[in-house]
Amino acid sequence: MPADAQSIILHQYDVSPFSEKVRVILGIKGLEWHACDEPVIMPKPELVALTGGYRKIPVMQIGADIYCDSQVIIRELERRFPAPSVFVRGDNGIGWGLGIWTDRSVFLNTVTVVFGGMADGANELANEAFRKDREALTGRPFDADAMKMAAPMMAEQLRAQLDWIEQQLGDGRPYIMGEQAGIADASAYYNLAFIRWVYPPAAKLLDTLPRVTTWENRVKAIGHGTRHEITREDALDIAKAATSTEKVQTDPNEPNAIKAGDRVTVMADDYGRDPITGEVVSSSAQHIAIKRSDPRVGDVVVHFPRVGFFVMKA
Ligand SMILES: N[C@@H](CCC(=O)N[C@@H](CS)C(=O)NCC(=O)O)C(=O)O
Repeated sequence: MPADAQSIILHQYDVSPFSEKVRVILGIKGLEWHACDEPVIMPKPELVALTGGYRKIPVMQIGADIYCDSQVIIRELERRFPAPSVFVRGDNGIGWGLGIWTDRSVFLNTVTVVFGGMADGANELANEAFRKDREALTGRPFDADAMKMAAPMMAEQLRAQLDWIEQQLGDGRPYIMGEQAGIADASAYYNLAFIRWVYPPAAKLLDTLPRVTTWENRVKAIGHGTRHEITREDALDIAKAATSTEKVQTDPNEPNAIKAGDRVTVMADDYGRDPITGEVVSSSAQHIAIKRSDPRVGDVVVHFPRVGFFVMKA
């Protein structure tokens, strides 16, 4: 099925944990989508043409609307495709909060356990070019020895957090919030998937967590919806031919009085802090959408979440 301006295009790569979070959401919603594979390390010229500088994965594209970060991607998927909802039993707010826990605390423990565990060169992912790239991404040395030393302690922290999931599943519920799979499951699941793909010995932590293991298999069985493939050039052509559908809207309650038409710079507050500058199209407590122009893709609107991002007047 060829993609068009309405298609969901996910710029991703297969061993990307945050992409897996979104792929599970696509699975829960039973959606059809196009995977556009991006490189694991820089340069990523096609991705940056769309985003204006944001280099992280995943990025979702629908026509000329570009959604950066899994948080704003899931928000948009829920808005465009509300049924089935990823919010189970009215867990509308807490599902997002759980995402911040898994994306920061659990993810950082997982990264140290995985890369510390394979510090002896067991995995091709941690080659020289990858290490240099991640140093540029984080602004810190990729210190394999330090991670190797920290890994045992991080494994304890990881186990403690996985044990919370074991407790949450303690009443026999199939999914974290109850009878249906939702955002909490996608968030809690992807770090485990990452461990299984790149450093399976760390999955030993799950040996004493039988409910987590059963739940993990249940989430895996949801799948990823219906996946097609698209090339990077074809994705750029779709953006160039399309027009953003985002409506101009000023939020009167913006704490710093940001309004439509202002020129702003947006950047992640953690790693991959490349600044993206554009003109505000709309904003709310949960998102900011900015318009920018690029020689390859023309006018695009780039969307970011507010939690985890800085917005500065340009
Ligand atoms: N807060 C972001 C985190 C995304 C993230 O860290 N992605 C990783 C891959 S899973 C990444 O982009 N790493 C650097 C790269 O691939 O170039 C989100 O929720 O999407």
